[in-house]
Amino acid sequence: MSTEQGGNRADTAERTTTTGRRQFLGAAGLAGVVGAGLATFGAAGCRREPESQATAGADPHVKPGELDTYYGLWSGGHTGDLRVLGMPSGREIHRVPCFVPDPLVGWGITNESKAIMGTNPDGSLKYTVGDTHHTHASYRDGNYDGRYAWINDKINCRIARIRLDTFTCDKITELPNVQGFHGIFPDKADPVDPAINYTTRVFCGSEFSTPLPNDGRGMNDASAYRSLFTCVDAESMEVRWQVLIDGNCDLVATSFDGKLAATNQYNTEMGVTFADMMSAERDRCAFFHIERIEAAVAAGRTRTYGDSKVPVVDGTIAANGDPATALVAYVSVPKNPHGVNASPDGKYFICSGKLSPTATVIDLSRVLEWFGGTREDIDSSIVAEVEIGLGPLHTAFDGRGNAYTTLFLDSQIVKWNVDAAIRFHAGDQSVAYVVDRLDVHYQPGHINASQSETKAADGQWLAVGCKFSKDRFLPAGPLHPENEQLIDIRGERMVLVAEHPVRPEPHDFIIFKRELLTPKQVYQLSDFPLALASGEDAGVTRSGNRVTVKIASVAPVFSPSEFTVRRGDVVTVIMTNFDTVEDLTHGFAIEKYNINFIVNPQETKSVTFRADRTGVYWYYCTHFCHALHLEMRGRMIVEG
Ligand code: RUQ
Ligand code: CUA
Ligand code: CA
Repeated sequence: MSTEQGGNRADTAERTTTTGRRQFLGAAGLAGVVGAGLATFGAAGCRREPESQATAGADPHVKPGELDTYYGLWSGGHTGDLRVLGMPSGREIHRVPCFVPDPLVGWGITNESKAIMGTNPDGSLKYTVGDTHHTHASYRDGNYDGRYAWINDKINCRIARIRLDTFTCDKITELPNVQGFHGIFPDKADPVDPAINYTTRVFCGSEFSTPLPNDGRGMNDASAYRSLFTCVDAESMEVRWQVLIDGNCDLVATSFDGKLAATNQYNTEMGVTFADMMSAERDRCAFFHIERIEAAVAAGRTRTYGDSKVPVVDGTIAANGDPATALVAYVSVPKNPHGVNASPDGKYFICSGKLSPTATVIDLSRVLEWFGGTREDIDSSIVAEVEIGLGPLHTAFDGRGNAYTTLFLDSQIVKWNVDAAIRFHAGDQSVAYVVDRLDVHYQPGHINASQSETKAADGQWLAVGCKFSKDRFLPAGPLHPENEQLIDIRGERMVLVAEHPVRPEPHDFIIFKRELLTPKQVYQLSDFPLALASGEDAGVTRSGNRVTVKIASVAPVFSPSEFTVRRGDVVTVIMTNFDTVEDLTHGFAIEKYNINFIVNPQETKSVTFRADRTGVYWYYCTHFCHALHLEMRGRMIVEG
């Protein structure tokens, strides 16, 4: 692929391409373009000056001692956690473990975290790997309200909730009946009760179809495999309902009025092979009528699969032909779409073409007209289907009517005007809807702008996650980092202002004003049911072979600084950090017992293990807390 940095690809773009390649990319085309570096071309022509001639962008540098003006929440990818960044600096402030054990926090080690992650009957963790893709936060009045964020695990179909007052994961739910849980989006309001103008549901899309129930029957008949769209209660984190659909799910979007959720579908063929999944010229975007689905669930027009108690309604095409009763509407969009994003004005969902060089703009009021019986053809809710470039994936918004879409194959971001695209599609071919193009490095996937999918989209910053970094950083072996780039979008022209490498692969992210959050800086003892009442409470109690050791930590001492158990005892250590000073965290590790966790000021955690080896085992503080941090240790004596 090209490594030019001049930002002048539109100038090399006037090469002739065949209509076939311009319209759709087949499997060979996709592989060829990525691997061989074919020249790109610009759709609806827009020339761009080299970057050196563009105006300098805003300085993203945040001086030492100064704070960022935005929070960024990034999914961690393979590390199964949520990354917290300060923006625009891109400084990583925190990582919140969710799906994968983390030895700093003791995630997957402490009893509290194991209860959230889920265990086997023997107490071991049910899952130890994760693959997070998408993260979104709770809404109120069309903007983030700072309560929760959610993140998906594609491998084990889990959804995690992160409390944004403490930046900790407090619930994980495994979705039944599905595989390949990918897209996730909270609703923004209730479709019926206008007083509920905040998130109460989270919708989840699953990519892979399986036999239903998946219990060993019907495995050879792939044509009978099905996918489900899932609704999770935002507060209880219980699965409320699922919808049986035709095709699959990918990304998810929700409307600002709470009436509609949608998922783009790249496998309407319901194929199981690569070729099958790309055999149709068009796929779909499926729209869910939330009020009707909830009414059908309440009326008991449901079924269940296997051991799952979750009610499932029928959203298949065959059962949803009558708009007056339909739960789901299927809009035809070009081949293997990727991404569906809600414009901040509340009017449109935009699907990217992926294998088609187009963006499809769907007018939500028209979708509702179809459900209401006043629009005959659901496909006429498409108000634009315009060429924007090769391999379009995800779209962000600036609140000024412009969309920014990543072009994976072109290694570009295209800025285009939604209203202009609609006018062009309606027949005014003189309208230039592409405003600007910018080279990024390289192969961008997700993109998001500050406050993008909120009513407060502010058009300041645009971040893009580039899947390939190639030559941008010092080589460090065969695994290349990804490249996160930052773009100033205040002006007409996009200006690339910063980049940093990141461990693969973060996928998706949101960026919002720091005023929207007021996290706690210190816990209260009463936040934890097991908290020691005071230092006097520390000590050892025994009941049969079960021993409880209560430890108080105050820098730089553990009390007690030694305890004795017998080999074979089941030992529970409960530790409270009595320090009240902000940032004064202690760690607790026991040599040779595979135990490590931290306790923040006024926090309590516990761990349970079997003392199965006799001898002296030091426990010590793993978190630098005091000049005498190294002296902060004690002995566990295990008698035979
Ligand atoms: S998908 S790179 Cu997992 Cu978010 Cu589009
Ligand atoms: Cu306590 Cu280090
Ligand atoms: Ca397809």
